[in-house]
Amino acid sequence: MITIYGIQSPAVARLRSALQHKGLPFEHVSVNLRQKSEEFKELTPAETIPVMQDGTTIIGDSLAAIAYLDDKYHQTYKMLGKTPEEKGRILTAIWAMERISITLSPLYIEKLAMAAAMRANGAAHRATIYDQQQKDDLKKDTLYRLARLWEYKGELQYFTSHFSAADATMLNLIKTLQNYHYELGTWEQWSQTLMADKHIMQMFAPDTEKGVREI
Ligand SMILES: N[C@@H](CCC(=O)N[C@@H](CS)C(=O)NCC(=O)O)C(=O)O
Repeated sequence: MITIYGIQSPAVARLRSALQHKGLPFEHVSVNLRQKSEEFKELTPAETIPVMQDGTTIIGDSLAAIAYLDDKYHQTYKMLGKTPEEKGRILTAIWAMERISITLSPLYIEKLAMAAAMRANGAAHRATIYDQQQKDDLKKDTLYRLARLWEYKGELQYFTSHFSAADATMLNLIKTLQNYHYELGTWEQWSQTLMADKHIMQMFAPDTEKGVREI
C-alpha cells in the first residue's frame, strides 16, 4: 500500500490523480502544516506535502513521485507521457505553471493567514504580503502567462494525446486562481469539461476526507 502524506492541497491532488489513473491503491496520512511534527520533518528535507512512501522509498515532491511511479510501475497509465517527446512537452507546460504558482504564494499566505504559522515553522523569509499594486501586476502577468499556455496547448483537449500530469497541474492552478476570483475565460470552460469526468474530478479530496491518522 502506498501512503500519501498530506490530503487537501494542489500538489497532493496532482499525485493522487496519478495513483488513481494508475489504479494503484493508496491511503492518506494528514499532516498538520501549521505545526510541523518531528515525524513529518524526518520524512522530507523540503518539509512540504505531499510526501509519498512506497515500501522503504520516500519521495518528498509530487512531480518526483509521479516520475518514480511511471518508471517503477511502467505497465500502468503514464502520467508523464507515452514518449520522450510527450514527456518533454508535459514538463515544459508544468514548469510554465509552476512559475505562476510560485508568485501566488503571498496570496495563499494572506488568504489562509499563514504568516504566523510559517514564522513558527522557521519560514519567516517567505511570509511576504503583496501591496495592491503588486496584486494588480500579478494578475496581469498571470493572465498573460495563462494565454501563452493556452496557445501552447493548441487545439488539443489535453497538453498531449491523453490526460497527464500537465492537465492535472492546470486543473489545480485554475482552482487556486478561482479562489482569488480571477476570471479565466477559456481555461475555466476547459476545466469544467475535464471536471465533468468523474475519474479526473476525484483527484481533489473533499474537505471532509480525513487521513487514516494525522502527524
Ligand atoms: N513542488 C512541490 C510543492 C509542494 C508544496 O509547495 N506544498 C505545499 C502545499 S500545496 C506545502 O507543503 N506548503 C507548506 C510549506 O511550504 O511550509 C510538490 O509538487 O510536491
